[in-house]
Amino acid sequence: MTITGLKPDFEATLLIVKPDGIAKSLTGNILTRLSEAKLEIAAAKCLRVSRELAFEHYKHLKHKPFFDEIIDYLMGHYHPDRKKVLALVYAGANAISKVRELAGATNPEEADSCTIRGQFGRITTKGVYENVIHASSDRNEAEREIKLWFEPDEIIFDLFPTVTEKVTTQKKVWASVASKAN
Ligand code: IDP
Ligand code: MG
Repeated sequence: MTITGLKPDFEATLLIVKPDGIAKSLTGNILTRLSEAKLEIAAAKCLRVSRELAFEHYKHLKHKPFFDEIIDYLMGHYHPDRKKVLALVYAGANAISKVRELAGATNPEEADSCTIRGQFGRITTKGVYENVIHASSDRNEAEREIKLWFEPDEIIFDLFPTVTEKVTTQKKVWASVASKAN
C-alpha cells in the first residue's frame, strides 16, 4: 500500500457488511461497534454482488472446499430477500488491524464473544461461516480489495496513484436531467 504524503501508520481497509448482516438488520450495530476504532469512513456504497466480483474477491481461496458456498454467500443466495452488501473503506492510523480486531476470528464460534463476529455470526447447518462482515487482513489485500470494489472517484481521499483516461461508455442517467440531445 503506497499512500503518499500521509503518516506511515495511515492505512485504508475494506469492510463489507455481508448479506447476513444486512438481512439481520445489523448494519447500525456493526457501524456503531466500528466507530470505537475512531477511523474515518472514506467511501461507502450498497450493491448487489455479481458472480465475477465475488469470484475475484475470493480468488485466492478457490481451492478451498468451501469456495462455492462463500461465493453464493457473498452474492446473497442464502438471503434472497436482502441480496446486497454494504461496502465501506475505513481509513486512519492502523486501520487494518483495528478493524480486524473489532471483527474477531473468522470462525464465529471461536471469535471472542465481544467481537462483531463473536456477537452476531453463526455457522450454518451447511457449514458456512456466516460471520457478518469482511475486513481486509493486510496492506496488500486491502489495496487489492479497495481497487476491486471502488473506483477512485468514489473515495474521498486519493489513496493510490491515478491517471486520467478518456473513456466512452454508455451509462444510465436520470431521465429528468438527461440532455435534450439524447
Ligand atoms: P477472513 O474473512 O477472516 O479473512 P478467510 O480465510 O479470508 O477469512 O475466508 C473468507 C471467508 O470464507 C470467511 O470470512 C468465511 O465466511 C469463509 N470461511 C473461511 N474459512 C472457512 C471454513 O473453514 N469453513 C467455512 N467457511 C469458511
Ligand atoms: Mg480473508
